[in-house]
Amino acid sequence: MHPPVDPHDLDRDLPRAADILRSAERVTILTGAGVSAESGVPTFRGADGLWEGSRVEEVATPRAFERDPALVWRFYNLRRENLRRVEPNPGHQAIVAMEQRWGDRFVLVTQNVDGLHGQAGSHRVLELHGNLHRTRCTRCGMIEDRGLEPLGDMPSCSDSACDGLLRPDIVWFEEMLPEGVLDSARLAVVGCNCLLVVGTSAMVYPAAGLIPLAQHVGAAVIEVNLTPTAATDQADIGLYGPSGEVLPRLLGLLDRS
Ligand code: BV8
Ligand code: ZN
Repeated sequence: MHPPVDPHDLDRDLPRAADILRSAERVTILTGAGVSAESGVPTFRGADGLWEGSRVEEVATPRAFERDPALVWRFYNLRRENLRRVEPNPGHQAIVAMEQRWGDRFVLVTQNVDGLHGQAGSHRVLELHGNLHRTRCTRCGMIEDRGLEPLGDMPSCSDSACDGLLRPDIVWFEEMLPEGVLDSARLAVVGCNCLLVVGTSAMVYPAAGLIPLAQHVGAAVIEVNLTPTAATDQADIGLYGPSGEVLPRLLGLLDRS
């Protein structure tokens, strides 16, 4: 009688994943909120996925902003304030090292809006859903990087002649993603030999559609997550553990053949 095969045997699967990654000419990584969890940034669909009793999908929408911009700004000001206290974690740093290893044959596509990849030192980053550091004027469209400075309850345009209400430069639910960014992300997936999918529940589209796209073009798909997700059956290998531990271990194995 065979002992039950543990589907989540990191010690067995890490070397296998390292072999696949090491031989990949071009690597693309797709990250979600899970890569920032160990930095102390709450994820969306975990137990802490609610905010003041409402779901993110109800607050992060144009209609919510139309109906109650002060409530939506409370939500974003709170997340910006939380970001002042967090740092990139070893998972972010391992992704920086992978960019250094593959150079211009590497692309990082992130769903995250926390800016932690940039803060860690990633340069080749496509931000599908915008960035909490930036504001956009609802009247003149001016986009500004405001870092994490306090913006006030209902911030207005820095062009006094405009004085329009600002919004976060974030893609809300039911809003289109920035055209060029999504096209570049799709190109990065179609052109890669290996897609590393890290810390995403693979529930939000069109981002999640990048995973079956990788499979469709014959790229190897490696999932790094705490648990199986909607993308698990599209992955060749699943590495189940905290990304802040798994990614540095995976990186460490790349130089060993
Ligand atoms: C669009 C910015 C066309 C906001 C975000 C019905 C009506 C209208 C639309 C739809 C609909 N049904 C479907 C849609 C499309 C919708 C969608 O996909 N909805 C989902 C909820 C079903 N998509 C859209 O609306 C997109 N636009 O389709 O436009 C259109 C136009 C008009 C009408 C219809 C369609 C826009 C999507 C962008 C939304 N904006 N962010 C903000 O942040 O405030 S998305 C938001 O979710 C975040 O960016 C986040 O990154 C993203 C995805 O979530 P995840 O990153 O995966 O995070 P999650 O918490 O879910 O999972 C965390 C994972 O990490 C878990 O698996 C966990 O196990 C793991 N983890 C935890 N800790 C660790 C870990 N892994 C490793 N290590 C750890 N330590
Ligand atoms: Zn303006």
